[in-house]
Amino acid sequence: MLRFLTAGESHGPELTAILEGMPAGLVLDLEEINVQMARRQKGYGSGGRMKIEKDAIRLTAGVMNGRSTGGPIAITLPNLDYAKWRERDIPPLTIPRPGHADLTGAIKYGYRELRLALERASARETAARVAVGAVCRQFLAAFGVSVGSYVVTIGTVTADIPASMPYPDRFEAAESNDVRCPIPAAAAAMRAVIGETMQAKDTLGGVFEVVALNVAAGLGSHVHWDRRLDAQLLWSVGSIHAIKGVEIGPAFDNARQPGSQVHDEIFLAEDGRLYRDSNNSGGFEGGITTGEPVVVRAAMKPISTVLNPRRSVDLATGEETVTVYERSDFCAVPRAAVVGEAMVAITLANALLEKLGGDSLEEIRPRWEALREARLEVLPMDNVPWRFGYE
Ligand code: EPS
Repeated sequence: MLRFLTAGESHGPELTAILEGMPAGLVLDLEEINVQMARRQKGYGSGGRMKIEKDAIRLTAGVMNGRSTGGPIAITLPNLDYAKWRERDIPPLTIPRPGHADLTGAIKYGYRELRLALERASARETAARVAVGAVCRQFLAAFGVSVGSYVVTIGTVTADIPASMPYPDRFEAAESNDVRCPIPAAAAAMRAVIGETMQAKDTLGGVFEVVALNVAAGLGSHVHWDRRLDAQLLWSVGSIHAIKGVEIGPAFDNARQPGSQVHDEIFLAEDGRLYRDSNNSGGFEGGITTGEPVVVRAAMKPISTVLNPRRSVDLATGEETVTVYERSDFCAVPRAAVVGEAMVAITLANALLEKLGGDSLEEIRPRWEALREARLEVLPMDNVPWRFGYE
């Protein structure tokens, strides 16, 4: 239903994104998109680049007088750093950095200059995704859905988040500090470990959690592999730079428990509502949303550009040597969480549109209001013996 493309190099003139499939009539708040852009830029452990950029987008198509037209939405974002690169003779990059796309990009595309791989592989591209995600968030908000995130782990420091802490409180607490961790003591420890790592000229990864609230039950499908919405989230969040593991809810913990401890039992409320008192499924059964919060956890590897030289080979001379440092981040987990929100928002907006169809918000709204909920009275059963009935 929704598709998007991004284009642009990390130090080129600008990033471009096109989002196709957004229905007409969505009121879009440009300021709010730029709030999301700014959130992605905030995070302890960034390198010098974030002091140069002040990400603010332009909407140049598909939105007239503040409303989507149903046409492709075009977004541009200048790279302010380009001013420093445009007139420069850039030294050759011939020593591939372990962990980056330098070597694999050259193998794949036959590059004779490794910077060509670096430029497009750079996580600068995530700024374009956050812009697209910010549009999708506004679509989701029109149906009451919100998406937030927080950091759970940086390096060896893991926040002990009480299960009883409501998600909105976690989001708010995470927003109050620059490691985006909702537990103050853990946030301080994370900040300290990032500081030590920067001093040691090294880098750190971590884990963040993205949660979507008020997601209607019944999005996604069990009927085909590529329609499973949980699998779509694993893919879309896993496509973020340096993300190497994604789980739905506490999937890896669940794998260590017996089924009786994992599956969320079903209860009937007095008003006929079918409900759970746990959410170990992370909001999915059979690739379909249950109506519980959608919980996606992602593991980010440490940033590949390490200030301490790493062993590599100079492809120009054929000599074994060490890497030459390129300016980069030391820890990008707090910022990656915001990118995770964007990818979850895009994926859920697509799923909602798939379920509801329609070319305008006006058409979609009555169908949304008629969505089947997890209630006894809307789930009548035949309750009679039954046959396959094939010839
Ligand atoms: C990145 C390296 C750094 C980051 C960049 C991602 O850029 P530079 O090489 O210009 O210092 O700052 O991220 C961004 C520019 C951004 O907007 O997030 C990399 O190698 O992936």
